[in-house]
Amino acid sequence: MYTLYGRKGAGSVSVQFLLEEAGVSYKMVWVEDVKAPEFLQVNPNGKVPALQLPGGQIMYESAAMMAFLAEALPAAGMTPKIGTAEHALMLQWLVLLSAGTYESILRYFYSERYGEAVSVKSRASEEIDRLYGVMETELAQKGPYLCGKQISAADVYLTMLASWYEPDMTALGKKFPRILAIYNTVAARPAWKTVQAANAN
Ligand SMILES: N[C@@H](CCC(=O)N[C@@H](CS)C(=O)NCC(=O)O)C(=O)O
Repeated sequence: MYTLYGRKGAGSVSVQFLLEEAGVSYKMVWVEDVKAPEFLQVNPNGKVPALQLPGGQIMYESAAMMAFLAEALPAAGMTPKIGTAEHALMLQWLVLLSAGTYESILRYFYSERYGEAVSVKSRASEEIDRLYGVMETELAQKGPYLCGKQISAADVYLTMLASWYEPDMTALGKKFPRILAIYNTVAARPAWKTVQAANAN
């Protein structure tokens, strides 16, 4: 069985969505303290999510989990065929979302950890919009999904990150209507509602 270590409303949401969408049984462990010694044994970086695979191997980094589970759980229907141009796009977007957008979001919400908080936060906000702008432009040319015609794990990951947009989804939709359309599609799925209920405080 898979074991997912997460925190309510955190980066574990998109991974939990894939597990739900595939209909596999899994154990959810809510981590109270990511820096506690017991959890550092699971993820020495002290971050959620972390995922224990059925064979016992533990992996961390959410985008890697998304790519891995999309392939390991074909029932989720969330990956283009490996080796195709669409699969290349899925990996491209997952890495950009993780290394670029997610990291900028962390700078936005936890700006005091990174230096002069006000300027870190406003630059992070600009970078988030710049990256969403890149996606919006490509979606206009190649959409409606990040990999083209087929929904994938990259759209789920985008949906999780977009759901953290400030001040709200209406503001996101005014600037990035195609990203909002992806969010609406994923958020309409039963698995998203199940995950949201599980993540409610
Ligand atoms: N690159 C990591 C980032 C994970 C991350 O920063 N998670 C946040 C929650 S959204 C966290 O655990 N923060 C704990 C902390 O930094 O104290 C991933 O994608 O898994």
